[in-house]
Amino acid sequence: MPLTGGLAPHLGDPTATIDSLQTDVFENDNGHNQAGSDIESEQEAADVSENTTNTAQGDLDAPVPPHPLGIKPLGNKYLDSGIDAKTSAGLFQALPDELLMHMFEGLDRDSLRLLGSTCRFLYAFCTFDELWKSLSLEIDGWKPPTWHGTWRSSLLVERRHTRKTQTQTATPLSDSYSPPPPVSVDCGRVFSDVLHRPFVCSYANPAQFARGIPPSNQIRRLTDLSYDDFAKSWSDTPFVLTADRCVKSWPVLKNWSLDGLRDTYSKTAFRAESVDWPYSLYDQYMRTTTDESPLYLFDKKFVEKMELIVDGDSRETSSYWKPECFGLDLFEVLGRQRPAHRWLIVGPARSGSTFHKDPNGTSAWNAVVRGAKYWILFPPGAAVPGVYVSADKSEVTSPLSIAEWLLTFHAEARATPGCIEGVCGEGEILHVPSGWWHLVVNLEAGIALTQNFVPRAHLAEVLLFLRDRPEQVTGFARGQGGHGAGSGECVEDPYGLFVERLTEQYPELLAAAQAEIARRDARKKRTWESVVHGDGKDDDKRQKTDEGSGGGGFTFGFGGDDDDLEDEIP
Ligand SMILES: O=C(O)CCC(=O)C(=O)O
Ligand SMILES: [Fe+2]
Repeated sequence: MPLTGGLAPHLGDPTATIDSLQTDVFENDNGHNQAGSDIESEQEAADVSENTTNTAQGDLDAPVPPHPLGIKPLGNKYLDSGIDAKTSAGLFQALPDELLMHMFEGLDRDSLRLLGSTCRFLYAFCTFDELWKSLSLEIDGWKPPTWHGTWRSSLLVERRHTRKTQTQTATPLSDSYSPPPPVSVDCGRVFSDVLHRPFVCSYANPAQFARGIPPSNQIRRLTDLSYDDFAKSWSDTPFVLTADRCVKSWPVLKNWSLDGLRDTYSKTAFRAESVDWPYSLYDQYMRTTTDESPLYLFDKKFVEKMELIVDGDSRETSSYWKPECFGLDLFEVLGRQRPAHRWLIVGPARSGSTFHKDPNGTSAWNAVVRGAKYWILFPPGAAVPGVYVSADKSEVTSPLSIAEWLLTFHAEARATPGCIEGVCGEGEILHVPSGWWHLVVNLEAGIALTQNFVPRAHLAEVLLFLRDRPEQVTGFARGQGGHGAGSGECVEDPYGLFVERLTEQYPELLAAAQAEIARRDARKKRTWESVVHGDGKDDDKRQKTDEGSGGGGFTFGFGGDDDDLEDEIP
């Protein structure tokens, strides 16, 4: 069941109450066919996508309702004959809204609260919940006892409780504590894109972007896949496995539900971005949030926390196990020293992952246990619309939320060569090949399990990543002064350790990967020399079409499949 319906009781009703703590402010100032695999028809794939999304989301073309406070887009100001609320904002009216928002990001709780009580325009800005989200997340270990619908309410209720306990006159704050009755403030004459656009984004139904996928973009849907076929034909191609026998028999697929997780793990703390919250609190948040970018539960220690057995000796006692088709995961040679590699993912509709490539050159599988996810992927060398990568590739700047990217760039992205899209539903598993860009959005509230791995076909990429980009290597437990995030034993030299273990356990695979690396190094050197000495032999290769990676993605490369060749060119 989608949770979007439970988002904001006030959606569609501009006069409805906004936030349960306005009384504090105004009244008393307290507080995504080959080799023997079965492939479903494109029509079938399209049906899956439409059905999943329709069931999930209701009317996709519903207009955006009025803002709960009545705030309107800036353009409306020029058609409105009444008074612009900004004219009451004193000296602030001289400044553009973007700058005002930037300034208000620097205010503390009290200043925001007080400034917000001066006029309707500033009230609209100072109650903007993203400001309160930032304030809350800045507090180390912040964890409200219960979720009060918005970041602002949750932070102010908590503070009021803290104040009362400090003055000894406290009545203990229980889960049944109810905030004071709401006060409605009409901000109908506030005209601001800075405030209105995030509301439009938070209301955007992600299912609309999963509709009408062009047949050439449709991700391949395989009913079943053997390891031999994966190794021979599919390790460079994204696909959805729809009926993997192994995954279909996972106990977690049968047993897990959002209600079940809440009932069983209510007190267990899980990582959601920068906070560790008891599951019950995250559940309350997830079921009611209207955040443009909902906080996403992404926990790498879930196996220990939930006392699960993964890939156990017997399937009777295991909670789930690796799908067989992906074969040997070469990072297993690292044992407890391998980097973080598996995560439990839980989130509401609209939550998801902005464009990125997976860490250390690894490939990944992502299994939907409950819900449905829309995926959009691009081959390694593609230039993804709206995504900017720093020269050393260490930083990906996708300044936009998932919703804003979808609203602004989805149509362009869909028409960009190399684009692959699709919906992965319950009991299905999606393969992300090494180096592929991907953005993922949940079409409904759901649960997923993901694992990063090193297949034989991509050993060279991973070795090259560890060797040539040590500062971008992530997930290994590091010693003092290190920046890793792994939970295993410390690793100072990931490349060295990986080579050492491969030498012991898989010398032939290592030798083959090293021969491949040597060929790439030699090609890179020749390319560099031709650029430096200007013989022009490579000029006609500069506009590379990335056919090798399955999609015809266009990039300014230098031939071959090495997306890192570009690194050497200043
Ligand atoms: O389910 C998702 O949000 C995608 C997760 C993902 O891309 C990842 O784990 O790298
Ligand atoms: Fe990923």
